[in-house]
Amino acid sequence: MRKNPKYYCGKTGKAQGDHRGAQRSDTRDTSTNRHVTYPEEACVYWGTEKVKAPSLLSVMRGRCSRKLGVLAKATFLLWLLWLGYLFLARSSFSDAGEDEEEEEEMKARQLVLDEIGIEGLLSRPLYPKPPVDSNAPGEWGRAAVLNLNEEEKKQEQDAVERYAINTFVSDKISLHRRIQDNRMSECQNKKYDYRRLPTTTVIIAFYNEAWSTLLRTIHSVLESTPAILLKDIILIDDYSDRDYLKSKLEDYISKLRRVRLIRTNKREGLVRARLIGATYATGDVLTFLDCHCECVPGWIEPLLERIGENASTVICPVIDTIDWNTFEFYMQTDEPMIGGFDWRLTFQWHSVPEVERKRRKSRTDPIRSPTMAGGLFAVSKAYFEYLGTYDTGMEVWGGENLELSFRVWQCGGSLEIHPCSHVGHVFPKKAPYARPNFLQNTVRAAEVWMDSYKQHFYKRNPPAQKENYGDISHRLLLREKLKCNSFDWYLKKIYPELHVPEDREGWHGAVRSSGIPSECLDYNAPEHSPTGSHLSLFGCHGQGGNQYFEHTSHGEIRFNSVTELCAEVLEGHISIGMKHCPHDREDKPRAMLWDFKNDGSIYHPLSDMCITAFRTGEGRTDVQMRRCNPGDKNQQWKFE
Ligand SMILES: [Mn+2]
Repeated sequence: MRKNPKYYCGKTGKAQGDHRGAQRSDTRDTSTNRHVTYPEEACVYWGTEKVKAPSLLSVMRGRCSRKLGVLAKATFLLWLLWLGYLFLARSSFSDAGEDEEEEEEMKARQLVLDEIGIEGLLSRPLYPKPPVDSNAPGEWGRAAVLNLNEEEKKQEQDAVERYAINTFVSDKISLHRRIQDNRMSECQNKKYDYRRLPTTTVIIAFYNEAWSTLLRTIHSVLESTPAILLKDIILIDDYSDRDYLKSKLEDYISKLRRVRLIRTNKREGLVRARLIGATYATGDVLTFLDCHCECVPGWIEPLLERIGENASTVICPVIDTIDWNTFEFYMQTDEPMIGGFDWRLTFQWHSVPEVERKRRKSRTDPIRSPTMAGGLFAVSKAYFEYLGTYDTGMEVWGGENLELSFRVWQCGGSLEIHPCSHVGHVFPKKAPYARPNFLQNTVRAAEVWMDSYKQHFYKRNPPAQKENYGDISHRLLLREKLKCNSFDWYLKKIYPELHVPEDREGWHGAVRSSGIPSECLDYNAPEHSPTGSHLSLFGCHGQGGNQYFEHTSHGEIRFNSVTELCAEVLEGHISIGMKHCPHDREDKPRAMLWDFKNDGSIYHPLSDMCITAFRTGEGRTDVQMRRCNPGDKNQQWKFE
């Protein structure tokens, strides 16, 4: 019973049997499935040593309030039971009203059936969007431009400071705004067999999220997901402490159909919070979303259709960018990027390789991706469980996306991005909260899945070697049980584009200057592009990363963080640029060829010059290409 987190407080809402008329026999979209959150906190304990773990059913019906405790006073219990009875009576009454509303709705639907056809009817969301006001700020995904006075500007600044997202602007935009559908026409015109698609539960975990971004996410799902496909939305509050996320949120949520709120009673982190949500899911497919997203119409159908075709597919939407400041929605209309990683094990985006482009028959086919960004994806609930859900030894967030990516591919599944499914995500100005366990999580992923290739990671990320990553025996057992492929197989079959470092003895690491021994070669990429900057000198820090280079047997000087870059000197230049390396199989341009000589000099045959350390007029250290001068200490270098 310890596969899930220890215990938590859950607002589980009504017990399963409470909602009358939920199991109607006609169509799925008419089931009310309403879940009310109780004002009395119902805390669910789960698998602690102290408290006997309840069965899932009793958890679902659970009223075992933590406040009550085991030795709560009997009078208080009776009083609470009475209160519970009153609430049941009241909600039954309101349900009766709702049934009438539903009947009205059914009649109205019957009337429009002839007009829009059965397909149009089946694709209807649970809630329609309110009438559009095209002049409203941010409508249709446009940038919201506000004229602010000094006081408002101050508030805006405070909001950005607090949330790393301009929530002042977000608050001014409708929670129901529309997003212009600029997807490929093939995607827009695609027809789906709604009655055959699997259903889904949308799981959204959050921690201290801003009000309007969270609520806009929820409304966006409710208003752009066909009701017949959406079983429920499960919100997991991962122990937020902001006031508006308490009773105000409960009240708001209680008025929405098919939305449930669960609260953890300590900070669990994204991984375990999501898993708590998954245990309550009733849909065939789990769709994980971040808590500041907006769905584009037609977002869910391609994901569910793909999982219906192949249940071992983990599939991601195209993640569009919502500007953190203006809330402009940038739809990626050309070919989407796919996921990869560098050898520090940081996630990286890159373009679709030629092989994959040729494999696909149409541009609306899903695209295979070596890794996923992690925030947004759909997976069959049964397959997710078979695959071992998440590594619950992972804290907060970060690294879990690579772990799941490796696991899916190595254990026989497939990870894909569907070009017809688009969801916008607000990328904050900076990470809103620290993730101290990022490295620890990544080490767990490396230890379980990467076999001897983990050495390349440890070399480029030396602090990782010191991480205490805890017990991974269960994950290793899982790998054995599922008879998963090796990391070598993964690199060759799934990610052949990734350059595997040669790491020849003595030819990789930091490159220290003999002339200015405190300094090492360093590459600091410009902010928005990996290339465009020059090789420079910086105090040796021994932390790998931007001071880690590899001299390959082909004669390149490679920098393998973010993306594979090769040192290059163009004709007539004395600076050393960093450019994208040619593919391993391609010829190397002469401008990228280097010779590390026995005397410690780094010689560039094309220019007939050597890398030279020097001090500028202001005393700053730097490097440039100069005529080779045997015995010049400033031209001598050592890998370490
Ligand atoms: Mn996010």
